[in-house]
Amino acid sequence: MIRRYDFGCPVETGAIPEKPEALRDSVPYFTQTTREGRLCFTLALDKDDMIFGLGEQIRGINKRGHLYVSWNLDDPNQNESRSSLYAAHNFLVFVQEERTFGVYFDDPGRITFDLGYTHGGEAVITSENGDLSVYVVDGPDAVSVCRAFRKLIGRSYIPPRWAMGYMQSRWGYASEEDFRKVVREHRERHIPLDSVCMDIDYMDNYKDFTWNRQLIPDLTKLSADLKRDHIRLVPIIDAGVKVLDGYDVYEEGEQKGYFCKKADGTDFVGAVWPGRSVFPDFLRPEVRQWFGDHYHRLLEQGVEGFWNDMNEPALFYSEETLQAAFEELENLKGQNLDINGVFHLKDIVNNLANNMEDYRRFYHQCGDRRVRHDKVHNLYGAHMTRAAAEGFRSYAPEKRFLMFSRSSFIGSHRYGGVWQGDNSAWWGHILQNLRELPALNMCGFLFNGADIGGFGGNTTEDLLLRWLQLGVFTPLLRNHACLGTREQEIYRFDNWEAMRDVLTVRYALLPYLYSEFMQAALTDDLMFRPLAFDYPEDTVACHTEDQVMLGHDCMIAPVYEQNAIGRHVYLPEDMLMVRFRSAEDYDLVPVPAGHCWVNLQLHEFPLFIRKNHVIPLARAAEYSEAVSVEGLRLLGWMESDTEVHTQLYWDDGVTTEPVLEDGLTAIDLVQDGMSLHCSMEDADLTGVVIE
Ligand code: MIG
Repeated sequence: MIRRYDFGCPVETGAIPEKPEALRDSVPYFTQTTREGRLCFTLALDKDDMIFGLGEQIRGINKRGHLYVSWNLDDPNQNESRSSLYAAHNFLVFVQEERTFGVYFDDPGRITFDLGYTHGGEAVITSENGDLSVYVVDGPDAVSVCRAFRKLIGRSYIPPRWAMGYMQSRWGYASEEDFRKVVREHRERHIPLDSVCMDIDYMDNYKDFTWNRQLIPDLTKLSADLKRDHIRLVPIIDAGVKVLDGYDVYEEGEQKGYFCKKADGTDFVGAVWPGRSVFPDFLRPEVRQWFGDHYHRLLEQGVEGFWNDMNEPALFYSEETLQAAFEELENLKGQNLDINGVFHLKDIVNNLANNMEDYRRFYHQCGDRRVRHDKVHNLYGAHMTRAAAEGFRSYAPEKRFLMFSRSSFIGSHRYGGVWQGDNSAWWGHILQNLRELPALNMCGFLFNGADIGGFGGNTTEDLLLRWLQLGVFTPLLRNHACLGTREQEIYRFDNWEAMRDVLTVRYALLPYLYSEFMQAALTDDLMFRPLAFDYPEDTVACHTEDQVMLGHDCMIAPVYEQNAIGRHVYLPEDMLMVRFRSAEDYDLVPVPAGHCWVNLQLHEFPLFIRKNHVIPLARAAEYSEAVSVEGLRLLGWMESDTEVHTQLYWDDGVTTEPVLEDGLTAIDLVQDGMSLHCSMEDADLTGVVIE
């Protein structure tokens, strides 16, 4: 059951396509209070209560014990002191002694989630706006709460299958030769690859929807040549539009009045990559349509996917803050700066970016209401993603395009995926990547992944290798790094063959991973789950923070420490450990339920398959289009008197409307007693251990 409660005058966020009627009474389970215009919802917590959700956020799978803020922010330092990242995913699942329920705060402004931080026995959620809808989703259990919520928010975005192949990216690739070289280096060594990202350097002076014609004289030919090699180019688009006379996107938007305005009706000018920029008011449908249609320029060059960046929106400075800063600096000139003076000086410069005052300086048009930006801040990136998706639909409605965004809000999970922003080459960020997987799924973002190897800082060979060993299970599998950091394409390292071998496992598992992804999307399910969701009676499982369930059949437990030769794994039930070195080279080790130590040399990584489940393994391939579901090998640990049916979903990977009911696309794998038969005639059963 889902109940909705309205407060004040909520803005339409687009998160929920079909809303239940609002109820008049107060939100159950919480007590409501008002403090200086803010609305607070308080819930008493018992010692053993757990809290899940919040999507893209730092810290644990169980979110209890810290303070989180929904305020989309571009800050590349993703350490434990942070309280917000690039997204606002205001959905939580409370698992309490007396009940399990979900709650969604449909509020596009700033919200604070104090989850036992100020007082250990209390969760307090505070809406700054006070204008919001609250949805309460009842159990009985966490999985069904999430399913009901996901049904409410609508079907998750489905990417083309090639987007689940390996993607290479780096800020700094600029010329045609840079892109060709990346492809060549992979293909020569048979390192699988499906796509290469184009970061801002491909553009002409950081102008959206342009490319540098000196460096890339013929983009149509480049993309056609690469596509012959089964490689797609994936350009970046930024939120800010360069202020420049003669630049048609700017001039058109200007003429139509499509950019966000200040109170006096003039354009708000902020700075991002191209210097002075203006910001399309993506909250208006006509602006979305206009901006979305501009993606066609690159689609016409053969491009089939994009990533949207800087859409929190990030601001380097505004005209106003910059002016004030210069004045203040002028005042300080010649003064004897003591400690306070120096801090003040630093603050002047540091507070230029993403300044709260700037976010209060401009407005959006929401229907017939004019709303100040800070009240709806967290919607900006989501609506940019929506603009792109609507642009793709108007270009080719039958076709899937790749779209992933840095900033997001629940609702944009229907239009695109996300990446987890500017992480670092830190071991702890492998764990961060793992922990965000189930939380993002709860909030609808099935297509997601982190910058593998780390975006900031210099990676190490072993970090990249271990991170790839997690990345091969995540839907978005992208190696990406910041300009100026150590080069981290696989082929730069002595041990590249081990990395290539890890990637072969991704391609061999693609039928399984794709199928689990599609089933999760089509049935509003979670592809990744906390162990607590599957084994609620198992206290150890409930408190496991470094393993997650994958699909219907598996559990993953990556190594995330340097110089490790293995790790501790907790098995809530008997499982078959597949210790992979490559798609062809692995050990099958039945492991009984309980605690165990698993030896994992640097080039080895495990996948755990639940007893009496089977999963298919295809032959390795160098690109997704070469993956075949003919002759699948099955892996599993079966008791002799059990029967297993498992459905493998497979389709052409590019058309929009998937078909689950169609017998042609669902392959039945059946294990029945000692004999195993499946509709694939030449299925290979060597990987099935029969007890
Ligand atoms: O201010 O386009 O998160 O992936 O490489 C940095 C350059 C802007 C931030 C993105 C990152 C991208 C970078 N961008």
